[in-house]
Amino acid sequence: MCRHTNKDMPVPRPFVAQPILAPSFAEAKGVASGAFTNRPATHGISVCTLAAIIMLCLPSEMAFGQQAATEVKPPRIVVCNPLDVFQPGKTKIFLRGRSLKDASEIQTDYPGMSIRIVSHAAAAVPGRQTADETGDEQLELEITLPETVAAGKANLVVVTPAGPSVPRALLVGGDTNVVTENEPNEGFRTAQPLTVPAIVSGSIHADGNVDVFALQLTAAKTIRIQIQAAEAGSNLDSLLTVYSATGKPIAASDDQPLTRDSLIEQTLDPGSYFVIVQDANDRGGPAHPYRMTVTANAQ
Ligand SMILES: [Ca+2]
Ligand SMILES: [Ca+2]
Repeated sequence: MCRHTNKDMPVPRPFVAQPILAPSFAEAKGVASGAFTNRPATHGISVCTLAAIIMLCLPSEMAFGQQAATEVKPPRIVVCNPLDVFQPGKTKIFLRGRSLKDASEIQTDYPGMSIRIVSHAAAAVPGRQTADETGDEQLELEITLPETVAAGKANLVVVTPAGPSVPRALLVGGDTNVVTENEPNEGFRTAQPLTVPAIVSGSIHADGNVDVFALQLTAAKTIRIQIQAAEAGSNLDSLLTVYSATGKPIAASDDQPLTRDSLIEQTLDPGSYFVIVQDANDRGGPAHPYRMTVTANAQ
């Protein structure tokens, strides 16, 4: 049984998925063999111990005989949130990652797209997650899309004085209507209506978050529901489930052979159904966006 906070009809889970380098003691020995070699170690302290004490008292860079170098790491993008942009004109998104603060520009290969860096900020790392997997910095970006938006992906590259990042895909546009997931939609009674075909830009925004969508079919159809998350860098390990109007699980998908993203293809009779998106490990946060594409073919 999964955790969720909604107090109405509970959403059941269909199954349980689941040395300091010895400070160059060569130098210490050098000191010992020079300044101290003629002194017997008979003063209650050995030559090596005295050398070690001297080493500890010196500024580290002097002790190690080298200038402390400031490590400059190249930028790394973890994920875009939301995972997609779809409207012509300007859209604000967040780009999470590490070593982003000196970003001078964002490059992309998407024709006609322009990107402006609005701001940079430190980003909190949710509990049970690490900075490496979730990112601890974020850039707010203003994306401008041309009037005609072709469905596809935009590869984004952050450029800093340390160099460019590895590209990260931002999903662009869609072949059908794109809607934004609206909270609260964590229970059957607060399910967000879905008109098929549709693309939903959503997010499992916190641990235990469950997104419930209501689907109404007036004729028998084969429904195809696809989650795109891990493939675009999201930390979401999606778990997708279709329930009947009475809360009976009809179909479920966790991983596919080559991805953690879920896919369901199911023939359904006319009626009311619920489609539920959640994380297989009940995790969530700002690095857990997803896109869900729902299409239907008449029988
Ligand atoms: Ca949500
Ligand atoms: Ca999964």
